[in-house]
Amino acid sequence: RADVVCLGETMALFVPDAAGEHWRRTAGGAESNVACHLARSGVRSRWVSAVGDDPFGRAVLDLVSASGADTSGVRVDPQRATGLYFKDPDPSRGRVHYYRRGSAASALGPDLLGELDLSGTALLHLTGITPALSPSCRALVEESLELPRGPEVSFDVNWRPAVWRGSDVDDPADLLRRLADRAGTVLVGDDEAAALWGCRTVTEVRAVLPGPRALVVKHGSRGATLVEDGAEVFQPALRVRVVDPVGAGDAFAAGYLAATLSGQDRRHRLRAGHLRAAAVLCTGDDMSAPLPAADVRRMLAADAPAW
Ligand code: KDG
Repeated sequence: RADVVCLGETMALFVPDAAGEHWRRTAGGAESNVACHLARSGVRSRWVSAVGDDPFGRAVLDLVSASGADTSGVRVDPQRATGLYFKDPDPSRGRVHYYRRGSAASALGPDLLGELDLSGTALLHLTGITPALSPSCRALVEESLELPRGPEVSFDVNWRPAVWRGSDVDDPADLLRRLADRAGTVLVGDDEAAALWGCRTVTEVRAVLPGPRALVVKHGSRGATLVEDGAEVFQPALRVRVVDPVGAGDAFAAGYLAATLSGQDRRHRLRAGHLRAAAVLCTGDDMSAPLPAADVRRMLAADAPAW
């Protein structure tokens, strides 16, 4: 049984070398990134999705399962391909290029929920990327939020304008607001909340999303604020030299959720998120090894920021 089930697409990810001539293949997907980080933190996690019956799909499965996350519920679709995405060698041209339309994961739909045994699962983790993939994926997310006696849902807004560009949704901002508001925990960047809903402060984000019990607003390199049960706690981020920010939000989510599941206090939960994110910020990949355990213990035990 998994404590956390993470549902969403993962693609084969190609990361260029400095010259932009050779590409290293790895895997990238917000929800599987969370599942991998959770597994590496000792949380039983499962990633649920679909990949094509192709070498890239097998590579994605191998990479995710190597982290310790359970991939037994991932469908292998013989009709469709695994999605691909590339990081641009020139960051000034934009960071990523997707080749995912019509992918195996985009064909997922609410029928998947019939196959998912969620008994004993504490959290179902979803993101705002999945409803952009296709009408059936959108229905899957809608129904996941309505499951009778289902686990609590954590929802990372993950605003990806490039993915929404191909969708038939007229007002993605409104859809994402409605979906997020039905989750128990929501994670959102202040930049995302500004772009989607025009929010300038945490109070304004809370006014737009009154539903979630826990609302985490991330302020990029500054830190993050947790609003929960009437309390508001800000925790500064670690200072690191950023190589590539992609994936840091997933690492943050996993650190935060793992600490929440183990019953830590609010400040500790935010700090655990920052610790995971810091390690990813220092790499070009969307995943990374965690920081050394001794550093993590020192930082989590400090009363004041230890960096
Ligand atoms: O959060 C990182 C993800 O954005 C990345 O790994 C790829 O899932 C992805 C997406 O759809 O952009």
